[in-house]
Amino acid sequence: MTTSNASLKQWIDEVARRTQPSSVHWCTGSDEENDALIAELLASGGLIKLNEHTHPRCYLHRSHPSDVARVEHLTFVCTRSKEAAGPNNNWMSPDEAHRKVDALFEGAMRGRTMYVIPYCMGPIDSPYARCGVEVTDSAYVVVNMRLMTRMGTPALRRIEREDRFVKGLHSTGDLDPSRRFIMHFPEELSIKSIGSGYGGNALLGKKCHALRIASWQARDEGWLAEHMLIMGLQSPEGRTHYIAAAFPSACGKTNLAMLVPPESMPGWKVWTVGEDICWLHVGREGELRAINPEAGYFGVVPGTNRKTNRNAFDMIQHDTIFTNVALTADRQPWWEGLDGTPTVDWQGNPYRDENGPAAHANSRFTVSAKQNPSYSTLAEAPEGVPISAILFGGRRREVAPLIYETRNWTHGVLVGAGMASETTAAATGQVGVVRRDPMAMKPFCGYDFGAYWQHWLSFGSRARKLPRIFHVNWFRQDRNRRFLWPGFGENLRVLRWIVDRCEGKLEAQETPIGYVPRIEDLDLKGLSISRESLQALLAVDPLAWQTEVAAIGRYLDEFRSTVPQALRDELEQTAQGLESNNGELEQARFVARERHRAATPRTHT
Ligand code: GTP
Ligand code: SPV
Ligand code: MN
Repeated sequence: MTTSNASLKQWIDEVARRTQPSSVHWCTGSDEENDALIAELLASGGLIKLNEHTHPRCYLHRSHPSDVARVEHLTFVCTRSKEAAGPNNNWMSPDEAHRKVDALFEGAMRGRTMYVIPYCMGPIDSPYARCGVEVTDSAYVVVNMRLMTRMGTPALRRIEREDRFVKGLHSTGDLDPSRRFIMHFPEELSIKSIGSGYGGNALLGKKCHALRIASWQARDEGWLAEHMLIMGLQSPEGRTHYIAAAFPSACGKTNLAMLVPPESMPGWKVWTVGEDICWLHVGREGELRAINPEAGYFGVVPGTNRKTNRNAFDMIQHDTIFTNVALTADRQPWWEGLDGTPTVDWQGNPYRDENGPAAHANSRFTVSAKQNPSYSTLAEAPEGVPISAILFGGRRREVAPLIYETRNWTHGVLVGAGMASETTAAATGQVGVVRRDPMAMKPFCGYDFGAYWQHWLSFGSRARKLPRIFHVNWFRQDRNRRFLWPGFGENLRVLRWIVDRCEGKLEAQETPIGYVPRIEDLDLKGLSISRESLQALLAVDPLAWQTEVAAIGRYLDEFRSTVPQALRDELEQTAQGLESNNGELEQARFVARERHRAATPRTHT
């Protein structure tokens, strides 16, 4: 097969000349093609067959132990001006970046097959969808891209019609981290990735295209490309509200998007539109409409079980590719949070518990969205779904309450810009460190954050029906490091409050950081949680928030020349609110001083 599109053909020829593959395979996306690739991967050891009785058509892939997550320090945005990429990105000039990686691509596919994967991000008939072509020497990437995107002949036809697509070049290379680079050229609509076969580094349709390149295009064209889930929330009366939520990597998007309502909330239903990426456009009525550019899920495995998320658990019992999980004696996949006993760890060694977790903390499943029991009937709708509320949230042991609503759009954008979260195993580096992760886009925004926040603010006048903006935190802990909130299905209780607020049904308590629920307005039927826990979850500690506001101010300063004044003004308003809450603040200071005095040992008399 080949193509009628001259620029695509020319690019493929050029890449083949440079990388020297032994053959070129144009992917059609057919079942036969997929079966042949799986057979090849089984023969080469790239995939291991799992127990066919318990997990039909499921496979395990073990990645190289040094290649288990995204690598933010090796990810670059290569724009002509450094300022365009902003302090939030690693930058390299396009000339230098091309020179550097082209040298690595020289002969990189010798003795290998080069796969050409035409794909479409978004429903194939959607005006909001965008196409790309990934060239790769990894059959594992092909079988994953087939689950994650609309891949093959229909996408190629659309590319030939539109004559516009993102060019993504990928080679697994030699997996040496010193020769690993994930390069983005937004001005050329192209990506070059070498030296990793893992997830977000290698499945170029996902983070590289649908977020980094797409966010750049979205700014030029007046839309938004976001690291958000999209879910429908249907009330017992039958009304459905759609919500988009931005949480950083491994902070709960997949789980919230597939939520199973608690038994004590009969009649409520949750529908998944997307669980990682969301493209937002202004619709005809001035509303924000969302599509999910993806067709499958590359989800976190550990913690997934029948209790935490029955939908996800059921979904991955068949036709699923697992990456870096452990095995039981009868070759079932295993991970922390499941019953049963692992015998082989994620690296293929006999499992001994003194060696730490059996499954890698960032082990993942790849599965078609069609297998999701809560898959929305509107998930494939070309026009997307209208968004009633946007949620920002992170993993915060302290400070951020369970839920608060922002004052207005501008304040909502500030809250998104000031988001912070504890780092997770989704990227290499230290885990559990609080860092700023604006809109959950720190690793994914393809341009300067100051300009990005300005773009967000512009929707204040672009869209006539703006969603309300909320902040949530499922991860508050008590002094013994136990989660105060049960999370998972019980999060529906918080979503219900959000929907009621969107419908104008409830009053709320005004605080300097926004609106917090009155405890009596939360639907807590059938939930056993103490009043003290609830109070702790909803508390706005003025001292902690003064520190937080100061930290956000310092963070905004890093974008000195581009940060919108409106965000500084909004932050100042929050600061003044905290200050004028004087009585409370004075009392908090007094309590803190007393506590400090009591805790300080008196060694010098
Ligand atoms: P990416 O795919 O990396 O973007 O992550 P994600 O945001 O989709 O995160 P995911 O839903 O996969 O959750 C990551 C981890 O957080 C899993 O181990 C979950 O079990 C855990 N988790 C999710 N929701 C909750 C919750 O409400 N409470 C608690 N305590 N843990 C949760
Ligand atoms: C994330 O890290 O946010 C993911 C997984 O969703 S990856 O595709 O590896 O980026
Ligand atoms: Mn993600």
